[in-house]
Amino acid sequence: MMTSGSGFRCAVVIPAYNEETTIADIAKRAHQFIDLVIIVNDGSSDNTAEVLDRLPVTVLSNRRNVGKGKSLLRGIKYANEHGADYIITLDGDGQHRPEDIPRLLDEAATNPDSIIIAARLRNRHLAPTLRRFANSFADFWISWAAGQRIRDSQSGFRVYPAKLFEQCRTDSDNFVFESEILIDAAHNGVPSKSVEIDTIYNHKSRTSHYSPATDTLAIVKMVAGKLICKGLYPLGLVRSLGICCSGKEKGTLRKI
Ligand SMILES: Nc1nc2c(ncn2[C@@H]2O[C@H](COP(=O)(O)OP(=O)(O)OP(=O)(O)O)[C@@H](O)[C@H]2O)c(=O)[nH]1
Ligand SMILES: [Mg+2]
Repeated sequence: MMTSGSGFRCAVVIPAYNEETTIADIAKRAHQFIDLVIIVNDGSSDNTAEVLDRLPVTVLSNRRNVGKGKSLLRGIKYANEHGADYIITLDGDGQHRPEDIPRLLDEAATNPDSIIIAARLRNRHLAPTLRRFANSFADFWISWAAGQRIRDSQSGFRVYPAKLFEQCRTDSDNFVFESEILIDAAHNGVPSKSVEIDTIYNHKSRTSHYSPATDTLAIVKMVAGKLICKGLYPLGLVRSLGICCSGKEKGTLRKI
């Protein structure tokens, strides 16, 4: 499970829902960097299970589709039980390059108590306009609730310190999970850092499982709940806009 350079014990978790065209390639490429690659096949109705059959990966199968968040959590739990110190998550649709894993782990080595987000900041114009707008909208709210500026809060390509999951009991559904964990982590003293990656959109790929309306609304509802619980968290807004110096902010963060 060890990676050559970093010395961390790492595992890769990939949620897959009807990803027959891309998942085998992504799994093989991820396995070149990390031995333990865990694919959570979330009740796919296509050939996702078959294409993974002879690959050196661990496949966890959900009998029915339970959504991205719960599938990620299942894979993360498995990785934790198998001794991972860091858990890398990435999507199975080809939008995240496993070849970027070493760069993310370098950043994790420098910031071992942070979530590292592979932020799709290069060639952003390649993303559909509506998706770009929804992502910027989500970034604003999530940064506010987290009390720090978060770039590309909707990227599923991340490195999490495994310890985080002992502390945060985040278990929300679908696409809300990855937004909520950033906020819960920040409140537990685990900030998010970003590493720039390319934006990849293939016009021939399957239709998105993310609904800019429904999923963004679910995220906004979750964030609004967090903000209300914190009395609208004006300090969080100030910090997320970068008005407050970041050194001071670090001093207030509790280490795990
Ligand atoms: N396990 C599981 N994975 C899902 C589900 N929906 C999506 N995924 C996976 O989550 C990842 C991201 O899904 P996408 O539909 O590409 O969503 P997205 O990348 O946020 O949206 P786009 O930018 O439009 O591609 C992929 O690896 C999917 O297979 C689901 O219901 N269950
Ligand atoms: Mg995608």
